[in-house]
Amino acid sequence: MAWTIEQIKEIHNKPLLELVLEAGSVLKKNKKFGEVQISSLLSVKTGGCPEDCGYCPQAARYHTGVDAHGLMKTEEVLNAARDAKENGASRFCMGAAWREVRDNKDFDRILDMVKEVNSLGMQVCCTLGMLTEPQAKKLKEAGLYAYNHNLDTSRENYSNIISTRTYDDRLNTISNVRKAGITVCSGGIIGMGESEADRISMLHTLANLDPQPESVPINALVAVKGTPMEDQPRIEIWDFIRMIAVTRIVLPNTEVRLSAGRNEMSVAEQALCFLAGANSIFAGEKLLTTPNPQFQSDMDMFKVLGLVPSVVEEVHTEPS
Ligand code: SAM
Ligand code: DTB
Ligand code: SF4
Repeated sequence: MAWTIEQIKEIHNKPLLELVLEAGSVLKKNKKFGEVQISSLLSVKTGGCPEDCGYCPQAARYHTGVDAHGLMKTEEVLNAARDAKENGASRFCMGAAWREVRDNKDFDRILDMVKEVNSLGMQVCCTLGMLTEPQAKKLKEAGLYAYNHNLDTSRENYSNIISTRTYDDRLNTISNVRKAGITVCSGGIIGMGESEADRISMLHTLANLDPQPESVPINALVAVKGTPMEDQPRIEIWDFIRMIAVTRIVLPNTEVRLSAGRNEMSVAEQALCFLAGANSIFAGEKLLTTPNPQFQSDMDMFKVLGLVPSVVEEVHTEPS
């Protein structure tokens, strides 16, 4: 069933607690309530990116003080993946500050990393920028489980945030990932000065992807000094909770991931996000370049709220 803008708008405009209650029941119907999937993130290639994404500390053109480094060694990445597994992460996500993947030695090394992390029995995810269909197929053959490629905002607002690529470039990569048989992780950022109509429009695009993305990260902008968005005020938590709830209702079977911005949220605020349908987080003290809650404080939060990390039954993706 296709969602219309009108339908999503109607859901979005419900009284907040009614909306949270409805989203919570959609979560309960479709997922194991109280189980939260944990992903761990590692920036395997940091900074120096040629793109101009207005939110991003890794764009070369902004002076953000990010410590740029080239592609990490496979062994270092594997050590981080083993640590993440010990801490209960079922998915390991490797991010690279690239505009697009090139067919070179660095890509061969990424393929090795994917193979090795997969053989640890973890779901492997990558976010490497734009991909062609043959590149997506190579990643699938190496055992990649998921590819993260965010739409970030609405089509209408896209050129206000990024000028070095188009919305259709983004959708095209998502389609290449799908064609290769890799699961899709795609979401966005709120708090960049977008309108409610932009948020609704982004969800409309995500909800009408066929099939829907298996995972949708909702990020609250981390306003990083040196980026064009450094002075954006922090998003109102109520707007964030509303966004999570609408996402859960229009993408009922998806993993809705409470992503960037958690470091600035209290346990009570995050609890409302879990009630509103979030069932996944990034854990570990760093996202890609910005701070995330300490692992132990997340475990304390799980204990207080009665949440448990979800165990993935089949974590080994058969390389094809
Ligand atoms: N270069 C690749 C790309 O753009 O797809 C992968 C890495 S990129 C850093 C991954 C995602 O991180 C972006 O799509 C964006 O949603 C998110 N992100 C980056 N900076 C952020 C910030 N300051 N606040 C919130 N989310 C951010
Ligand atoms: C996503 O949607 N959020 C994560 C992950 N996918 C790759 C990244 C958040 C990055 C926040 C800014 C930083 O740490 O550099
Ligand atoms: Fe580069 Fe990705 Fe950051 Fe955009 S979001 S500047 S593509 S690393």
